[in-house]
Amino acid sequence: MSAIIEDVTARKVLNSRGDETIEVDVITVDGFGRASAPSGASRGKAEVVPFPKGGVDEAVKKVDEVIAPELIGLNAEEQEEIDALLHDLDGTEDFSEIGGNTAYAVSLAVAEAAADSYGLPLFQHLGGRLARELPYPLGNVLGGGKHARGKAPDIQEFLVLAVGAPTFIEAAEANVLVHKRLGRIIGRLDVNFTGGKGDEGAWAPNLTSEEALEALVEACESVSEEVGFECRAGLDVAASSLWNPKEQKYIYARDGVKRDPGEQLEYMREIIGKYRLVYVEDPFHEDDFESFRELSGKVKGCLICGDDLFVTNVERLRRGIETRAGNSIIIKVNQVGTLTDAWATTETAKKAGYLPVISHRSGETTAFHIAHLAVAFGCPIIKTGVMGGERTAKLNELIRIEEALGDRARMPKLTF
Ligand code: 2PG
Ligand code: MG
Repeated sequence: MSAIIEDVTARKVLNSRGDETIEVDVITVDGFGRASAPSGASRGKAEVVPFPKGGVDEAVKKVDEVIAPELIGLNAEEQEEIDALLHDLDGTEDFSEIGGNTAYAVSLAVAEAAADSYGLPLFQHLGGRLARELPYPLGNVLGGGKHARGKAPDIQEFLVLAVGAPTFIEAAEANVLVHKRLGRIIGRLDVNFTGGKGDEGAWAPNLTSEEALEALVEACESVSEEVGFECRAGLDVAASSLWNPKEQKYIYARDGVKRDPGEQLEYMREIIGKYRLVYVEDPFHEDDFESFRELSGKVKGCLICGDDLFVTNVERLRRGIETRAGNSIIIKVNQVGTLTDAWATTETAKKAGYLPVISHRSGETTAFHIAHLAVAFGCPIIKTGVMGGERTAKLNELIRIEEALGDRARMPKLTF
């Protein structure tokens, strides 16, 4: 069996928003791998640049002319070497020359081709035989912000986490139940609701943030009672999208409220307590490490997660760890470009007691790779939506992984 790379090709494909993205195929002597890059709408300032000047067409050209000739003849198993080569070929700090999404698609396609060459599932190729823990799915069931329009709430994502589920499939099904039940509750609250959804398949209703929270908690409690285990609520505030640097305030335009950083901190504390939230992502804008630190020190039993704050970047994470800003980190491989970079950040997080949450982007393809990365990297939570083909592609892959692991499969202990 040989994982020597024979060919690397790229093409332009479409994502769930109908935007162009890149897909890469890697062919080895005995295997094949294919990966396509997702894309964010609420991107962090410190993320790598997704595409070179010239966009996806230029990225495809770079794969054909610059990357493929260098990769052909290498062993796809040498992930770290290949990822380092991608950095060398790019030559910049932010992947602006070849594009972070180009690096992502090549890096993932190489990993999959190596796994396929040896007849292994991707999670086992990357994580080894001991990788057997499934993640809890964190599902977006109601949303607004940059993922919706009009009168949807200011807060980007209202999430459910089935913290008490005994298996992955039961957790995924509970999330679906919460999504459905919430749809009915919204219909009761707003007679004009037409069932509209945002980018990630979450309901996008005409509700204030508080109304949305009340409705979410009602849905969670009702489903918890039905399934016999706890489903709890969480948020991705995506506060960088609300932050107005000129006014130094968070603007909740839908709610008609402005909050200065102190008021934002108090508001977060208040809703975490009132709604028993177990997860709050980006409660402050991406440069406010200090407020992350303060909030993390003041609340108990709730993950305070940095997405735009850390952008999967190990240096930014180290800065957070030093000051104890947050206690959890979003891992999005395309924020840094390669698997090796994302893996290093995940390892650093785990060592420091930060819970890593592997995550989709709002613009996705039907690629399933992050399902495998969740298990291989040992991320106890995966944030990947509840509804829509590109979201269920990941959930269904995890259902298959759980089945393949059989009685070796485990759910992690969520301690926070
Ligand atoms: C987020 C993500 C995914 P985007 O903010 O966490 O839900 O959104 O991909 O638009 O950055
Ligand atoms: Mg986010």
